[in-house]
Amino acid sequence: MFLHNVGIIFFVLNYVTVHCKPKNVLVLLGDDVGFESQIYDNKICKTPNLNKLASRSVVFNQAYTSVSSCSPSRSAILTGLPQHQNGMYGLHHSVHHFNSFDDVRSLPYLLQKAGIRTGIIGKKHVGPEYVYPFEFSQTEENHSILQIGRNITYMRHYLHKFLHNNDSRPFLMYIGFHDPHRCGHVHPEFGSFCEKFGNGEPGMGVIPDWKPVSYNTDDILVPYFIQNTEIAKQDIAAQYTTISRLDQGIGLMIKELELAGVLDDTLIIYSSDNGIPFPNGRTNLYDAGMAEPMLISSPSDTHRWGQKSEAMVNLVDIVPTVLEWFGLDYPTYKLNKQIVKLTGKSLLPILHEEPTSGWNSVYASHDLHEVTMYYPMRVLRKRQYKLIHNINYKMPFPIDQDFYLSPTFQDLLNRTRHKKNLNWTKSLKSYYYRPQWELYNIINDPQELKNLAYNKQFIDVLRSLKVELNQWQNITNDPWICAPGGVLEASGTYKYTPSCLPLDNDTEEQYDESEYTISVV
Ligand SMILES: [Ca+2]
Repeated sequence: MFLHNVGIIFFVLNYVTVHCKPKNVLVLLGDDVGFESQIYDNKICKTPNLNKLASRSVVFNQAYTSVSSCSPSRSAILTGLPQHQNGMYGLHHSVHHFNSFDDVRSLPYLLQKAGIRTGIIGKKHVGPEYVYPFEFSQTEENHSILQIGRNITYMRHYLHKFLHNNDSRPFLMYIGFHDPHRCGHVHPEFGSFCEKFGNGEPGMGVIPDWKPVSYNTDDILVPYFIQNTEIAKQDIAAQYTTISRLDQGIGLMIKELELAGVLDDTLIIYSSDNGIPFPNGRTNLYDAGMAEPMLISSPSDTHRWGQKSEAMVNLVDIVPTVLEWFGLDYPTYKLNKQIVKLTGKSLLPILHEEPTSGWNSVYASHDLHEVTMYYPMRVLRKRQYKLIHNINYKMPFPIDQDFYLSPTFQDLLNRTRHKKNLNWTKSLKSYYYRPQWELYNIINDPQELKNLAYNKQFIDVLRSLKVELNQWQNITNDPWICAPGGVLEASGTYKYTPSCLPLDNDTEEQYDESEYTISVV
């Protein structure tokens, strides 16, 4: 009897020790970072700290953003909802002034309600504050964005402060690096990627924890979607130098976790908000803008460390992943009169074992970047085919202020004006003017150059993808669901029979009612 009781007591103590450890989450988000790393077979751009994180992570080879624009993507990461559903249609700062809907239940809101400590250091770029409440908040709202987003020593100081305040609650810490975002149009004195900021040269200041890495333009390998010119190579070399600050920053932050004794209790998620700021990248939903790096390190599944996953995952999967990590359910509530359903799924099962089925499609949705840049697109990306719907295809694709002044875009403009060879797979005209539908066979045509949408051989493929895209637009309550061929009527006479009504506005193809269906959810 006595021995039996000892056994029970031992079991209870052991259970408490193993299962009541705080289980934390650290999100490390790069700003406009892509695949410039040996992890993704770039042999030039050195990222030793990311490599080290990869050795204790699952490396996702098929991760995609929900939208290739800063604030909309960050809102999708933090709400699990695409931008057209959470309301953050474009950039949050300055005149753009986009915000998520007041009733959105974001990750920091849900975690705070569940007694989990929440912190943010670096770039936030979403609002309003009451939708995205972080208990510990060191962002561009109370610091210079250059300091809190690019000065890795300054950022480390705040992480240290967060980790050493005698609070034993589990936590979510979200670190938004501003690197390697461009800065040429705001701070040209620091170089096109702020690659000189804090490098110790006269007038540039010093970031004690950063050892800048320089690159020779002769060594740069130009990605297929950028023109192969000397100016583009110089631009990429500057981006690589800034990536060395991001990489070393990531190493510093992980070291802080280790020193605080919580590394082995913490799920670490690394990714980027959108594609790199080059043609076809950021603000585009070609793969150059939509595909993202992603590493997830789970201390519970060390047997998967260093392995790769081919599951097609999306940044909207982060909310269900973190909720499951903390053992929380997503609440039942309505937004714009419709019950909100997460379309993302928890990635924790993938961290345990590579899935043998499912995970074969991702969606994306873009409306604006800057307030003037209205260019709505909806995308379904599968393993073989990709469908892009350019809703306002008759207007030119817009260019943002930051990218416009970049050496790479100026090079494209100057070469076009002077009728020089672009050394690019496109012309500016074809880049600006896109058809309503783009359909690519990604396996045969990974550069997305041969549009099959108007090839009769692919009519069934096109139809089937359109139906799937329409279903997702229904589930996510997409206000653009009838555009551009119709108008959505969902109140008054149409309250119980919401419908797309045809405009007869002469779009490129006949209005087909079966492709514009509204299902009452
Ligand atoms: Ca960004």
